[in-house]
Amino acid sequence: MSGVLRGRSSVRISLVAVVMAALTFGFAPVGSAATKVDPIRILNSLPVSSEATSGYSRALFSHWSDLDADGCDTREEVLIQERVSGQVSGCKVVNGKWVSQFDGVSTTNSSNFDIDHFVPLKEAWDSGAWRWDRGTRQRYANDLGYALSLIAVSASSNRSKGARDPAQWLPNQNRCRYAKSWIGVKFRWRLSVDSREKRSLDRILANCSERMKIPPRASTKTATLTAPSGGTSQAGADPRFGTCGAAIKAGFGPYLKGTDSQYSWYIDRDRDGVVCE
Ligand SMILES: [Ca+2]
Ligand SMILES: [Ca+2]
Repeated sequence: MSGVLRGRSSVRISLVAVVMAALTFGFAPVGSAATKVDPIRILNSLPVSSEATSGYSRALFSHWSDLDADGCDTREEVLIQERVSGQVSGCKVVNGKWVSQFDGVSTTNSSNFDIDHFVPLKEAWDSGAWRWDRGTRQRYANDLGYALSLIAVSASSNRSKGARDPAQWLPNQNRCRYAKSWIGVKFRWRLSVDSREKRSLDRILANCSERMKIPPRASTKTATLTAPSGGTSQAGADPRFGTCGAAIKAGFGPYLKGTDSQYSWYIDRDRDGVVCE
């Protein structure tokens, strides 16, 4: 009986997903094929915005955690998922082999490979993750819920890519796949693209015929912005900085009341429109 109920509710959930996708991407849902779309539509659904350029630190993204508490950390789990051959023993792969999609390099020694955050942590920060709470940043840095988020690649290709976006760096091969993974991760995490990045992706995707599945959305939580109580000397409630002074030193501001809601947690004590003075 409970199996029947579960079956019905999962049908209902997938129907809702298809209808939501239809509303977002403007296509008529026809069977299961409806969940695949032209990647350009995914790209065009991403917000276009200039990037935040300060405040990033790698330490803000706690990574290689064991969020599912199965005893294996995220690096080990990705190596298990990404292997092209080999047996799993505990958290390790025995006689494993991996192939790097960026440069085609293969290895049987996993320590030659890095786990790449497909959209690098700094790029994620700059394109929206700066708003997230610590838990969301950690889930992003350890995302095992979408196969394209974390991949095993040769250490040299990962370091050549660095924190660069597709306007600044592209692999020599598999560019369609690269662009689709990139927008897939950005869509999943509701991240923005800057205009140069979007033009570069647009150019690549114009030559890609294959449709792509609509990525499952991750839940994101904005950092709790506790408005400071009036009269305290430390006005800064930006969760990334202890004080307004620290925020300004890191390159943020000027903070103008009402013009940018992201600064709404600062108090304008003298009501001159400038907060965090
Ligand atoms: Ca784990
Ligand atoms: Ca970018």
